[in-house]
Amino acid sequence: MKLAITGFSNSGKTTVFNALTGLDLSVTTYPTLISGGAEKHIGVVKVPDSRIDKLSSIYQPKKITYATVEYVDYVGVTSTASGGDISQNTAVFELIKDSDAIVNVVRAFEDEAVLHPLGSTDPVRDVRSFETELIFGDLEFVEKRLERMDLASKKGKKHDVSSRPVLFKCREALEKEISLRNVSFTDEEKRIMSAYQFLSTMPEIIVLNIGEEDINADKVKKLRADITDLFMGKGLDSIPSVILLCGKIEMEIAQLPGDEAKAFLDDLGIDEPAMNRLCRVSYDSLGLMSFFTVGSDEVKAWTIKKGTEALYAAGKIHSDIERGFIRAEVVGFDDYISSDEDMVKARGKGLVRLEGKTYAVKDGDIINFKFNV
Ligand SMILES: Nc1nc2c(ncn2[C@@H]2O[C@H](COP(=O)(O)OP(=O)(O)OP(=O)(O)O)[C@@H](O)[C@H]2O)c(=O)[nH]1
Ligand SMILES: [Mg+2]
Repeated sequence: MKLAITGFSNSGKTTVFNALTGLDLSVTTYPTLISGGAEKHIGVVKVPDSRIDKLSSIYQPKKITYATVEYVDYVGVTSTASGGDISQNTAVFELIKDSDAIVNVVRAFEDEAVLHPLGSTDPVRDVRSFETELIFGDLEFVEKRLERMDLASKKGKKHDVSSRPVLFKCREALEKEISLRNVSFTDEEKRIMSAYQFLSTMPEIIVLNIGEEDINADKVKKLRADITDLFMGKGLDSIPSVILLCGKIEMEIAQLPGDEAKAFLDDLGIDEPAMNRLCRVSYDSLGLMSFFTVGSDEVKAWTIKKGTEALYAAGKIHSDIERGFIRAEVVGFDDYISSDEDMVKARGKGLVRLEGKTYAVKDGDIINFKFNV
């Protein structure tokens, strides 16, 4: 599962990427340009999960495996309305289409030394402008598709026209600068559209990159409300989550040893690194959840889509377990903990259930698959 870190140039994308990964890519006060040969950077990040920490402290396993999410850092989107480089946007859009969700880093910090591609710090405007760029990207795509269909029919070639009405509907909205997340589509239309990976329907997390002086300030709380308002009441399937953080500080924290990081956070009045939250929200916005397997060899979080059935979950571990599936022995994490962290007690209380192939696995289930091959 891959998330594209995007946003306008100089919004703090690489800073946030460094904070997430603990890496130290260079950050610059001038925009990184694709024409300058910028490369993509990929980082695999553990999803912090206190349940895994707890289970590991109980089982003392040889190996501990957290769920992971992959982030990609690249150049920023440019504002085509202010004469930006369209080929740069095309490259970013390709990355987005190849990802499962967008992390849109929006600049909310003031710093005269750092050039703002749109001239001034204005996060609400930037969220809107970013959405507009996505809309332009989708519009171009739709127009090309329709042109190709027209050309094919002029040449008398056989071609599939079933998506035409949906593409017209999309074009009509996009031309009015309405993003596709704000248009209601029938299930059949959605099915057709799913082949296209529209930019303006991608799951999105908005990261408001605030200045170090604004941590816990009222004005940024207001900002978050203003940004959420932009998406409210528009019949959306999902409203982007908005996360407030200070990229610069987060990057410093990520580079400190654990105990020093804790003291630093306490000093600033921050409960936990915002990166933990970002990571969890990323995971969630991808529609993912975890079930656990436990033992003295390994405590492990397994990543599955919400609603996945037990048989498929078994297959995640090994195809043999799926093939020879007999049943799943399941106990919820909380039930296990409240039974004094004791499987025998949990079983005695009837909290360990035997489930069949079609059981919909729940987040936090501890599962022991019984199988026979
Ligand atoms: N004061 C302040 N400066 C920040 C913060 N986050 C990033 N910066 C600075 O902003 C500049 C740009 O940061 P980058 O992380 O390189 O931004 P970017 O979005 O990756 O930029 P491009 O890749 O060039 O588009 C750097 O000088 C950072 O130090 C922040 O939270 N506060
Ligand atoms: Mg960068």
